[in-house]
Amino acid sequence: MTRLTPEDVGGLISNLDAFEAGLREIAGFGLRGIALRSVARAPVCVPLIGARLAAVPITSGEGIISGFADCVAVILGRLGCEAWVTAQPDVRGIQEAVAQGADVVFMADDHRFIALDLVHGRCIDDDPATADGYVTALEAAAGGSLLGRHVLLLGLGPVGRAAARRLVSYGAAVEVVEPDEARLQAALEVGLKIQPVDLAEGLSRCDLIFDATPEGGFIDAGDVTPLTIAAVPGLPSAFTASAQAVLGSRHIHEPLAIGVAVMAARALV
Ligand code: 2YG
Repeated sequence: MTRLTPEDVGGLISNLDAFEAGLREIAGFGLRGIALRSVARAPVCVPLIGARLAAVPITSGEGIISGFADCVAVILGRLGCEAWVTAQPDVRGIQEAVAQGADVVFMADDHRFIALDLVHGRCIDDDPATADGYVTALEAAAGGSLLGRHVLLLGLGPVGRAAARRLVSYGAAVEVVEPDEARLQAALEVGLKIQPVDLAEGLSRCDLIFDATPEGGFIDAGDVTPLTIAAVPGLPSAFTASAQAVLGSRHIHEPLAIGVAVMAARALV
């Protein structure tokens, strides 16, 4: 799991307006739209406005990432939620959040990033939320349907596997690049309808790309076309700076916002 840096989260806060503008341009809606469409195919009422959501800093393991909890609260505020960061970290912070009337508590240690839904007694995990949010963005950017579309999936880690399930459920023909043979076999054994390919083959056949790898900068400007659309939860991006410049808003990428938005909607629906 990629550990974010204070620069990642600081950069996101200052870049959120531009990111959402790009999302609206390519997908037709922003973070709220992605969140709502990721929890249900049919329009569903999700009481985001005024919902009380707290972010608790966690000191365990490698400790607090400066700005992480603040960034989570800023993203939640953009959805219309009443969001804050507790003054205390860890268990004291969870206690404080409950005392302050939180409906949902967001917290992350080195292994898991979750939203604890205190109302329905549910625990929402970031990995499938991030995967589903980015698949929703890719589907919208691709014209509203992935039925029969070839999608090149890079990586079968926790986010990649969740994305594969969602892409297949949306009717996409999923071609996957995963150098780790054991991961590939594990995915095939659970019956995931995916086609292993090598990168060059996949890039030659697929305009739609889903990057769920922690590897960066191995797809260059010469590998993308005017039809290429890339959903990139992977950190760092698989696309070089020049490829990103060519793609513009067709390169959908940021370190946290889409995952947090979908976690909030899932915790409140
Ligand atoms: O509370 C804090 O500041 C720290 N305990 C947070 C630690 C988070 C570690 N995890 C990551 O940085 C990412 N895996 C988070 C999710 C990234 C996007 N899906």
